[in-house]
Amino acid sequence: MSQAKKALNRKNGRGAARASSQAKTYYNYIGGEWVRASSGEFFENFNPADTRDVVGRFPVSTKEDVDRAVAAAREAFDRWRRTPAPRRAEILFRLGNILIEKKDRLAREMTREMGKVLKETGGDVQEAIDCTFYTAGEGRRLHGFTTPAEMPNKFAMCVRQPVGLCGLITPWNFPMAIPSWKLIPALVCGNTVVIKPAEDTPLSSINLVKACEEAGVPAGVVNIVTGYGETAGAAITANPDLRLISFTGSTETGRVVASACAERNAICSLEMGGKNAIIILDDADIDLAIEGAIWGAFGTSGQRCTASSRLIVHKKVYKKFVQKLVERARGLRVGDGADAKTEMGPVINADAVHKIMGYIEVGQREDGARLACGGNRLTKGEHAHGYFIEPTVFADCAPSMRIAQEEIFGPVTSVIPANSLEEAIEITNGVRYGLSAAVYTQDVNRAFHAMNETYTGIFYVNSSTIGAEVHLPFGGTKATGNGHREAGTQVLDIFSEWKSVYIDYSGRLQRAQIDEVKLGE
Ligand code: UN1
Repeated sequence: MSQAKKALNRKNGRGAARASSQAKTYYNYIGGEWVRASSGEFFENFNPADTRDVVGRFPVSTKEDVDRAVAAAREAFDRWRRTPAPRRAEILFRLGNILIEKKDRLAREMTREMGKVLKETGGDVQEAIDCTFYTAGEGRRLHGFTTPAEMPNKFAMCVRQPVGLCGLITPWNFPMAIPSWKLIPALVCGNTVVIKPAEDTPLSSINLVKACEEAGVPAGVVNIVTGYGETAGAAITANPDLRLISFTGSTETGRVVASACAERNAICSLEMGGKNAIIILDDADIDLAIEGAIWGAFGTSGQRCTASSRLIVHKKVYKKFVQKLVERARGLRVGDGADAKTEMGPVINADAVHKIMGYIEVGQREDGARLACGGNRLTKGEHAHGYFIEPTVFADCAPSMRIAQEEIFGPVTSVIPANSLEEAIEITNGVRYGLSAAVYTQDVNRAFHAMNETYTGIFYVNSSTIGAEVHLPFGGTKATGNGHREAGTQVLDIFSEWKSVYIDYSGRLQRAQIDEVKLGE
C-alpha cells in the first residue's frame, strides 16, 4: 500500500475518501525554505470528528528529505551555538509572544486536526507558551557550577555545552505542547533540530515552526519534515549526524528508537506509555474524586499518557463511587470538539477505534469485567462521519486483567476495589508503567505515605493524574521512560552535555591523585 493511501486509511476508516484538491498544501521547512518532499508525494490529514473535512496535504518525506534537513541543521549549528544564550533566548521570548497572539487560531486548527475540545487545545497551546517563557529564561541562567580543586592554585568548574544536532520525534495527542518541551530547551542550549511530527498532527507542529520563523530563529536552526515513522522517523533515528533523539510515543515504538540509537551510540530520551491510577480512600471527598476521575479518564478522550485509566477505590466507598461515576460518565456530551458544548471529542483515527473497541471486547469477554457504562462506537447523526466512542467504565476489575494492565489510550477506565491503602498502593505499582498516580484522602499522613510508596514520576494529592505544569520535571519510571525528565530545569540535562574544566595557574605540573599536597601550600 502506498504511504498516502495508508494515511487515508488511518484517519478515514470507512473508505469515504474524497478528492481534496481544495485542501491547503503544506511543506517541509528545511534550511529556512518551505519545500516539497523529494518524493513529490503528499498525504492528506483528516478531521477525526468529520473525515469529510480534509485539514491539509502534507509532504511524504523520505530519507533524502531527512538527510537534507540534517545537513541544514549541521550548516546552522556553529553560528547558533556561538550566539550567546541570552540572545538566543530573546528570539524565544518573541516566539512566546507570537504564540499568545495566535493562540485562538492555533487551538482551532488543533481541534480540527486531532479532535480534542477547544478548551483543551487552548490548554495545549498555553502549555507551549508557558514552556517557551519558562525555558527561555534559562538563556540567562544555564547554570553550571564551580567546586574546589584538590591541588593548590588550581580552579575547577563545570559548564553546559550543546549536544549538537537533535532529532525530535513527537506525538499527536499534545501536538504543540510536547514539541515545545523538546524544541525550546534544545534551542536555548544552542542545539539545532530536525522535527518529525506524528502523521496525524503535522499542522500544529508546522504552526509552531512557522512561529519560530516569524520570531527570527535563523535558517537551518529548526527544520521540520512530515511523514511516516517507518520511513522519515526511521531515517531520523538512523542518521549518524543526529547526536540525540528525543522521542515521545508508545513504549513499543520507543524500544525501536532506543535500539536504533544504541546501534550508533546516540543519546536517546524516551517518554512513553502509562497506566496511571487514582486511589480513592474511604475518607475521600467523593464528589471531588469523581470530578478528578472524569477529567483524568475522559479528558482528551483518554488519549494522554497521564490518563486516569485505573481507579482504585476503597471497598467502603466503592458502591457509591461507581454509581456516581457512571452517572457522570453517561452524561458527558460527546461530539465535535469545535462545538463549545462538547465535553469529549473523537479519538484520533481508525486504528485507534479498532484498538480501543478491541480492548472493550477483551474487557467483557476475556477479562470478564462488568461493563458499567459505554462500550459502543457512536455512528449516528452528528457522529456519523467521525471516530467517536462512548465514555466507558469497567467496574469490578481485578488488578491482573488486561484492561487493568495495558495502555488503552482511549476513553476507557477500569475501577478496581481495594481493602486498604496498602493494597491500593500495591495495585498502583503492579503494572509495567510508572508515569503518574494520585490519591484522594483528607488524611495528610496517608497522603504522604501514598506519595512515598508509589513508584511513579508524578504524584498528585486530591487531584487527578493529569495536569502537569511546565516548571516541574515530567516523566516516569519503568516502561514509561529511560531515566530522563523533560520540562523543569531537569530537561537541560537532556539537551546539554557537561564539560568539566580545570584551570591550573600554579605554573608547574601538578599531578592529581599522585603529588602530595602539603598543608597550607
Ligand atoms: C501526555 O499525557 O502525553 O499533565 C502529556 C498533562 C499534560 C501533559 C500530558 N500537561 O496531562
